Amino acid sequence: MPVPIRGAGVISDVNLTDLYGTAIGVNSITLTLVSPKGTRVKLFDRNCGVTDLFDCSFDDDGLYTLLNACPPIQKKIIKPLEPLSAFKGEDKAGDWVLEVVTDRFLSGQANFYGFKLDICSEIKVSNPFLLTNLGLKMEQGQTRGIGQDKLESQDADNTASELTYTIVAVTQRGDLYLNGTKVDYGTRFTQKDINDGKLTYQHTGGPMETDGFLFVVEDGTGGWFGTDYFKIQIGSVSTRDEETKLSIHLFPNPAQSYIDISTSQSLEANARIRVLNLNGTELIRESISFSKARRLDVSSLSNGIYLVELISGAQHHTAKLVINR
Ligand SMILES: [Ca+2]
Ligand SMILES: [Ca+2]
Repeated sequence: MPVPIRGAGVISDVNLTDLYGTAIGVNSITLTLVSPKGTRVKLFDRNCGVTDLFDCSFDDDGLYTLLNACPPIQKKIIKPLEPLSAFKGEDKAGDWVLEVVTDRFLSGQANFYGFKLDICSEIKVSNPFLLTNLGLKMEQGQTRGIGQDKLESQDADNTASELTYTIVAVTQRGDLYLNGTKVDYGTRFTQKDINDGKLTYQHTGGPMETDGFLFVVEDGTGGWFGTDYFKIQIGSVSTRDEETKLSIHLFPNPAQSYIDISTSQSLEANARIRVLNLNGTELIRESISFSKARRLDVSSLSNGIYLVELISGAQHHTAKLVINR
């Protein structure tokens, strides 16, 4: 009975469950699970007496052993004859086979109707990384492309069309366009879109200012990196306001019901904190004026990854928040 398993992964645990079969008697049956690599684990070897039914599971953590599991029915979870941990560390991909061998004392037919394999494996996530984030320098009122030379993420195991950017904070002094359509919170595009020249910025504000947008990049298979800011400089802007860089610290993180937010510097009067999901949807917004620390109630958030964005004057900072209860 071969079971093809797709997708690579390093095995941490294997259980064979919901085995159902008939044989007169089960004490003529030998069951061996064989991994794609050829490792053999004997689960059952002519144990028990002359009973006629298998309706059980095999798991190293089972409550029963083959000494007290007989007859192997009533969905008992049984420690196999040899440990399934022998498969640990192997790759799960390929054909798994349950070998059923009967001996000459079997007095009728043996019929096996099915079983399931529970395989726990660790998927290796290779995260995308930001290779280039040069920003844009331009004059008032110009429209400029944001190409691969200015903004590029790469990933060891994903292509440019698999790397997806999500806009979590939009530009304020002009508009970002994707293929002619205005970009908003939550707009998604790929690195390939950037490489193909589809991303442009049109400035509509004053002569000397900075603008930018905040984004996250995901690879679609669990890999991502936190937010980054693409900075757009209009005219010759003084860099004075960047001398002291704003940063925030969240504790605890992962959090359950609240987080304490502290910042690296005093905040401007209109400073605010926003909590966004990875689609850029704002879930919490609070002002945090004149104070360097603040406790924020996050009990309304369900388990997952969020972005906490602090905006103070012209400065932005974002941190990743994990809710895990
Ligand atoms: Ca197990
Ligand atoms: Ca990846």
